[in-house]
Amino acid sequence: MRRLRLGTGALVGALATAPLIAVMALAYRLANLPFSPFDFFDWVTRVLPGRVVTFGIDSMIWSLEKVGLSVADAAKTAERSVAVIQFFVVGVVLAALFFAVYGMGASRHARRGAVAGLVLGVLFGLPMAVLGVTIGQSPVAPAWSVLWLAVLYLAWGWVVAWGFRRTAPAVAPEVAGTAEARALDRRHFLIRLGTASAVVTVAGAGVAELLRVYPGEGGGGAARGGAQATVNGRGEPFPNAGDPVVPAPGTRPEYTPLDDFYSVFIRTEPTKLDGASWELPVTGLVDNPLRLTLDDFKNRYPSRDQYVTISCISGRIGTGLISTTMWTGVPLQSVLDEAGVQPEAKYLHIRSGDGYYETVDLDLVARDPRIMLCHSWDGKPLPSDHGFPLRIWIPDRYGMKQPKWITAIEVSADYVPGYWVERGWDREARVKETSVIDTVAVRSAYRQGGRMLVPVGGIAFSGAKGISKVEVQVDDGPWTQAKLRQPLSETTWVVWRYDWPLEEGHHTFTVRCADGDGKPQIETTHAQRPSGATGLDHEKANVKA
Ligand SMILES: Nc1nc2c(c(=O)[nH]1)N[C@H]1C(S)=C(S)[C@@H](COP(=O)(O)O)O[C@H]1N2
Ligand SMILES: [Mo]
Repeated sequence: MRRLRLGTGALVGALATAPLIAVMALAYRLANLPFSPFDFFDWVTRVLPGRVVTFGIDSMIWSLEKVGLSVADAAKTAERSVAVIQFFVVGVVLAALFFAVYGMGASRHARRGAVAGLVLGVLFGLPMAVLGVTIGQSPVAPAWSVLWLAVLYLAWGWVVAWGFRRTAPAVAPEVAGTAEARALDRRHFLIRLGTASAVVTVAGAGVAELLRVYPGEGGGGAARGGAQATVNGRGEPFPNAGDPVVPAPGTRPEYTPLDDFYSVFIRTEPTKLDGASWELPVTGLVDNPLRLTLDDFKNRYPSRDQYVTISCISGRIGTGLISTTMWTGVPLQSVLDEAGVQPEAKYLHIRSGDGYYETVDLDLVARDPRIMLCHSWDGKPLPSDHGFPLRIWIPDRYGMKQPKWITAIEVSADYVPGYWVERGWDREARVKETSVIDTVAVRSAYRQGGRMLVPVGGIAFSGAKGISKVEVQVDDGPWTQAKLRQPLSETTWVVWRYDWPLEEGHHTFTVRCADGDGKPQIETTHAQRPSGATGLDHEKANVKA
């Protein structure tokens, strides 16, 4: 009997929770109302120990790669699916427990079933509403969000209790008749509930899906093989415009279209801050605490443009989690000079709108005047996925050291590990030399001096250390030097090209580089954690004349 109740409870729970999710998703897309599965997931990933989260991310990336999906494109989608499934399971389990627990005393309370259902709705909905208005990012006034969630969760609880009354005939006085008739009635009820649930779920989720727009959420992979721009967003020609080394066909764009810029953030959705009301407090060990507006950053300080490549420490060899654009901002040192940093200060604690945080060494800021607080990309305000209104750029460090959506800077004497450092990643996170083959352009083979040549090409990057050499090896042959295109700046990747004398058959191409000081790329394979992946990129090609 108990097992039957649990099973029916789970079924009714599933039939009630699926439309709940769909309706919430629809309101989320239509009116920015809270979407509990994401809020709940963001909360869970924040309170779980770092090791568990890292394990979860690794397993997800592993499974994505097993099924052949591009990690850059699919990771957030997978994360969002996990969030929805997790929430669904909670709803199903709660309903099953309700059936089991309430079933025990139900003969006494059967008439109060509806009330019990509303209590169940509060049990589920109250924590979700709290998460929705605290860590959730809905711009809707909390009162409206809570009201909306109250309606949904109470309805959900009511449906579960109704399902209980209609499927537990032994204790349901309104259902009379023989056992057989009751079983038939129960089946009919479940079929009708199932149909209604399916209709609401499909309609809600379908419309929500139609409304879905993901601005700027292209993975790095999508950038491969696209057209090469000739001017930046301000219409200025690139500094290497006249370089005779033309990228091999199929090389990723040297200047990443913003829509294709890789995007990494800890929450299920990017954080949205309001630029008009945003202010940055600069506090702590300073003589003049500051509160700076976006206007201050655009007009009151010296402005710097810099072509920058940024990459993610959790990218594998050949990753798409790396992109390039023009960054504009204010030297961090100018802001600190105005604030008047006190002598005992050693670190900056940066906090972000999504709960992210990082610590920056003041010695590093003093040594590298290029470090900047950046408000524009490609001549336009930062896209919201990429940190609007303000993010920091620190040359030669992986992305994890560079908070987006900055909301506070505190000058301090104490070291505090940053968000990912606390979760086991490298404290310094200096960029490792890396080189990637984007293309073996067999179809663009051309004849020159009596032989066929195949353009082979890609990128090499070593943070701010520059690239002095790229070499390509075919099968077990000798390492041959590739041509290097002049980079957009000393802090971007370098596009390389090698025109390979065609030989028919199956071949493996391998690439390696050396940084600006001639230090060779580390060839030993090492996984991303804790300090960034090392090892060589290979590309196989089947070549026919
Ligand atoms: N506030 C905030 N800043 C952040 C992150 C984040 O999750 N939140 N992720 C970091 C990581 S791990 C990377 S790789 C870069 C990615 O920047 P992008 O999404 O603009 O490419 O942002 C960094 N800054
Ligand atoms: Mo990252």
